[in-house]
Amino acid sequence: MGIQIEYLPLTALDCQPPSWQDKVLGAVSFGESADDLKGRHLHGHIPEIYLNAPVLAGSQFASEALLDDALNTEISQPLISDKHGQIRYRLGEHLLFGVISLDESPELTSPGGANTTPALQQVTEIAYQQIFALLDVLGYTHVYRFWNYMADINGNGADTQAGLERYRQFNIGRKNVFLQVGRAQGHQLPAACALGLRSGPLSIAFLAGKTPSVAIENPRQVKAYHYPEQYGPLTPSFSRATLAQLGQQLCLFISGTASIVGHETLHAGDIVGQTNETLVNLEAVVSEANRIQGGPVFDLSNACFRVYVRHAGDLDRIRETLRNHFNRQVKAVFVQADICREALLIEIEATVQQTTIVHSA
Ligand code: 3EB
Repeated sequence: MGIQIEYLPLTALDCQPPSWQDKVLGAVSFGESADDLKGRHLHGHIPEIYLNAPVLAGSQFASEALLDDALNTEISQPLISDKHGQIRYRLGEHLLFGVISLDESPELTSPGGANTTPALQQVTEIAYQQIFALLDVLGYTHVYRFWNYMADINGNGADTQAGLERYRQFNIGRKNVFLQVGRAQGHQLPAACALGLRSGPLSIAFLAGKTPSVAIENPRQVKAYHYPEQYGPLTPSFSRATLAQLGQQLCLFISGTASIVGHETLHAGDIVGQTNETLVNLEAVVSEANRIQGGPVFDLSNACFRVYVRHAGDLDRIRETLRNHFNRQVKAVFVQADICREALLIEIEATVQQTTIVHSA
């Protein structure tokens, strides 16, 4: 078994041959609905989260498709698609990919009512409870990666009793469930990202499997689940990367990474400074993964990157900084989104597949 991760233009998802459709577990896609969705006919059985966010550059990589390449062998079973609660998912023998999108419906807030839990926290709890219930029932208990998107992530929560920033409301909901289901220990936490979009429901995608993975931390950063209270009453539940052995192949899912050293935001207001610091952090995560794996299996310059940019006007300086760092073109899509701390201007996530080992004759 193994996983194959492909990056393709949004519109290409639907025109792949049946042999490809048979292998795809699902996708995470970005675009602005008005233009990008024209003529797009989704194959309804394939779970996909479609994030309504401007793609600033690299639109040839706007969709990330996850394929189960165990299906190259003739004895394997076809993938199965199904629903559970509000989750849509698709699974093979070893991997499961699922998506859930929940609106923060007004009836959740009940103004003046007894329930003072913010709607975002409530839908976060509902989503994560459904996800872990599904994974436990089906036996795909190891989560390799979560993708989290929500509207107005930096909103100050003035409309809620607690008056907490919306990202912090999300963190409370997420951690409550991780604690409830006994998954809050650091060594088990999956890689993740959490971004803000202009509008839309809470949208979560997840990739899980039957074999354990290794949580990787960044020696330059405080573990996110140990952040001090100044960043919110309950800490974010993620590790800096997940190192997963998927069949013959090693895969490193690197979480959203930003200009944070220790627990502090560095280079406020300086996009080049933040981009360079983020690259140092990404390299540090890759080095840590290689150290734990015991050899140079991962090379950041082979990664596929998703670059979340707060201000579209920073795009050119970000791209130039990336070119200076890698000295070559890398695969990257640039998406306009809000980062979870107000002072952060950029967040970069990456997926690195094991550098191909060439056996000499
Ligand atoms: C940080 O390092 C930046 O809450 O799931 C990055 C990746 C960030 C994931 C999450 C948050 C998350 O704290 C923000």
